[in-house]
Amino acid sequence: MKQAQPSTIYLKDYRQPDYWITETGLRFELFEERAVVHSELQMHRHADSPADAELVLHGVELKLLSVKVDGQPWPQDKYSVDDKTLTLRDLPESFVLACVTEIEPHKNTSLEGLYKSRSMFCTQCEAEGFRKITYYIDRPDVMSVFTTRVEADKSQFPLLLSNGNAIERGELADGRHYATWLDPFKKPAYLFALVAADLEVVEDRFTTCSGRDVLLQIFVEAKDLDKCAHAMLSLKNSMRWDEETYGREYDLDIFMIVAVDDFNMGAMENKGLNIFNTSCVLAAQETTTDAAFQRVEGVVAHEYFHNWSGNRVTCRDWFQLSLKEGFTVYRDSEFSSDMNSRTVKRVEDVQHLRSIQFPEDAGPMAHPIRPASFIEISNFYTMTIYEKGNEVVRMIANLLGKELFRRGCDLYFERFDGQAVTTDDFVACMAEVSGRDFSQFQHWYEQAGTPRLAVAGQYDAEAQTYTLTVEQSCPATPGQAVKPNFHIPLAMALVGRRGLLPLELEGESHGVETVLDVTEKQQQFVFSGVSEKPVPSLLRDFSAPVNLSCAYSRDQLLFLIANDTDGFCRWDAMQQLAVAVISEQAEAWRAGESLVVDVRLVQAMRQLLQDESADRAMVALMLALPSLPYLVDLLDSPDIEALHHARATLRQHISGELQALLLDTYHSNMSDVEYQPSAEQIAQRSLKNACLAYLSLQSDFSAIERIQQQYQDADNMTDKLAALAAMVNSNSLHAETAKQAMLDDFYHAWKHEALVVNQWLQVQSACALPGGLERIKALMAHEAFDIKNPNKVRSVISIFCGQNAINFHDASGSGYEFLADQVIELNALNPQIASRMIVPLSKWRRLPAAQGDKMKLALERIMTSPNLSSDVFEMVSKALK
Ligand code: 0A1
Ligand code: ZN
Repeated sequence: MKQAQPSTIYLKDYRQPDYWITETGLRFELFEERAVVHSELQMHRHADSPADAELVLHGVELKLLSVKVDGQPWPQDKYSVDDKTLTLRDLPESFVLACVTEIEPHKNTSLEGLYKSRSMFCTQCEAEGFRKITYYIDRPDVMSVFTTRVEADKSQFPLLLSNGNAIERGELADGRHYATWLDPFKKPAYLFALVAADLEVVEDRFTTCSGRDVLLQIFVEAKDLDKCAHAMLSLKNSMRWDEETYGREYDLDIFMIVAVDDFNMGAMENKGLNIFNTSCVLAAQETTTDAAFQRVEGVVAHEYFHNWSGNRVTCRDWFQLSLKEGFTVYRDSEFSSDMNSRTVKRVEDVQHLRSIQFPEDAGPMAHPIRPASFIEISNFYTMTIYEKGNEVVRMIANLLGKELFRRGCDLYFERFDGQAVTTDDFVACMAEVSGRDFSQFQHWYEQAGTPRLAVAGQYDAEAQTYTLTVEQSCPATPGQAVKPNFHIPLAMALVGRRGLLPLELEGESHGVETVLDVTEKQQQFVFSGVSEKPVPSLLRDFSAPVNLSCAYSRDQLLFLIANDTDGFCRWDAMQQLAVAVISEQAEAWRAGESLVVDVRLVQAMRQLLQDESADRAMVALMLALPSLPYLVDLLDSPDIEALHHARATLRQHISGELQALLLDTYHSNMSDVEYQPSAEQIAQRSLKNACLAYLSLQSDFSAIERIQQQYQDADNMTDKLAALAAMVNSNSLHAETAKQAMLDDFYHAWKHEALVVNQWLQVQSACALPGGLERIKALMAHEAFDIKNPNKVRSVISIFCGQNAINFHDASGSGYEFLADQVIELNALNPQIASRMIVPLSKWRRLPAAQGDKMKLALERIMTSPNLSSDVFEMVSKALK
């Protein structure tokens, strides 16, 4: 366990290390209850460092068995060890340091370093896990060539893997064997990986653009061999796409993916040996939803793309994390857009950003995409680093245009290949190829908070001008009260009765769509030759990660929903309309009044359902009301009960008003063609299941029968799970016995498939009906739950606390007490997971005092509990500040 009062690390303190490692030789002796790690590091002193510079190696939870320099035991008075470091003195200029350490992987529940997932040995070294394996300069700017020999019992662990190419295998005494791997590419320790297991393999091959043959292998348990085809196809598509889109070719002869059950994140891009959470690699029609199929495709691509954006060119220090993550998310989201529907992907990404990253940027953990300080780097694998980072790279790509951006990327990869660099280096390449000045744009890297854009439009019929007044601001965030103006690209158009109007700005024609450079606090843009009063279409395709406000009338929103040519803006107009209607219904409910629902919202939905040319996935997205957690984060001092009630009543109302049309749409989107996770079929299923969810709000018996019918007939998990969710969420009296029967049937059918059981847990954890916490406690006592497995913890505790707002925020405060208990328990087992779970409590200041005070008490109880990890300490102390 880490110290109780850990220190803060600052970007401004960065300096190069005093010693470099050029070659790393490792030998692992793996046994059931311990592992002995032999390291041989070829090292030399930095040319600028003094001859008496100490060598400080990182090491955590290691038992040091021996230290030698150039083959000689190093005298005890020339080194010292504490719980985080091994420090050596009086070293020659260049030397070989050999250490032997012992570790206990079977006791490692943090899932960092070398640990056991079920019976297999595996590793997770990003960000600072390698120091739990052996003493090392565990920082990303120390890059070396790794040779790794793994030794283990042959019958239990027939498979011995590490990075690079296998160069030797052989037998050892006592039924043991070994394999030696050489990775010819210099890499930092965070990209190291090792696996010793008994797994089956699915193989394929890929011929690269220069004609090299690459062996592709996916290692899984025998029962999962039939669930690898989608990941394999996604991998080959990614490899081709990166060649065609970025000119990036794969560089080793072998590319391996290993699926593990116990994993803190989605997957990890270790050089040549990616390790994946099973949830991000396995996919099959019967067990996997469409959303999960798409996630597999996206994560496989993401990890593969890291081979260039992350591995060949890596980060100088962890403050630069978004250099590889923001860029790689941008690359994978473009890939997914090319493989599926671009507009749907864009809307889903924005939804995700707004519902998780915007609240993060408005809370106590707000940080720039290049943070200036941190306590525990594991806490910075955030939506800000990844998703806002993606948006910032997207803005750069859009500012430069396709060709120049590609040239900038080519320059970046060429210039920095084999190096550890900074976000400044990335932006400098973009500036160099385009001649653009990025100095103001750089604020996106340095400043936290979601900028606000207030836009107002005025039409002058006589002068035929339309004036847009744009004002930017950014709320204060921790340590940043006042901020210089951002450079915000504002994509816009003017929508007229017969389509987009021509744009003329200061005598220059801009076609029908343009991007305004918003760089000042307040700016005016005067369009001339505007022949009719338009409705402005703003932030098209979500051109910048900002909060835009424009006082649209509801009729204007309806006009945009019906007429805008930008898919994102049409969806957003529907969202704005829904938020307005729900807010007004909630207000009325608080005041004890009953208010007639604005018919315009229902009318807009009716039109959508009747529009045969509309993209079905977009219709499904537009039919969905904003979620309760989103509404809670959006509004000031929200009355959660009122919002819940308003939203639920509105859904019921829509279901009643549109019943016939929903039923028609439901039936017309049933399909008996063979299942494919294709964009077209996914769209169809998503619309059908959106209709099912609305229809299930009717309390008549036929609604229950419809759910049961779909559950029985479904030949894929998307439809089956949609039926299960509809049943679980039904408050119809007819559902009472049917509900438990369906839950039991589902569990018994799938109890041997952990990923399917997780979906069963998730559906129940998200259920908004009363009694949520009791249900959660029962689930945690169920044989299907295991607190040591992060997927289970996420499926139950995180879903309940993050998505089931009405139950989590129960007036008694029981939800907060429960979460505090879980964080305290997990702190001792898995600090990374414990720390991530604190987010819902960190929002206490934004809630009414009756709830906020109780949340704060729960945080204080965590803060005073013993042996706090640095992960949890940082989150709680910042939340309470
Ligand atoms: N680099 C990986 C994500 C990752 C980060 C940290 C981990 O452990 C703390 C594990 C994985 C990615 O972006 O996919
Ligand atoms: Zn990544």
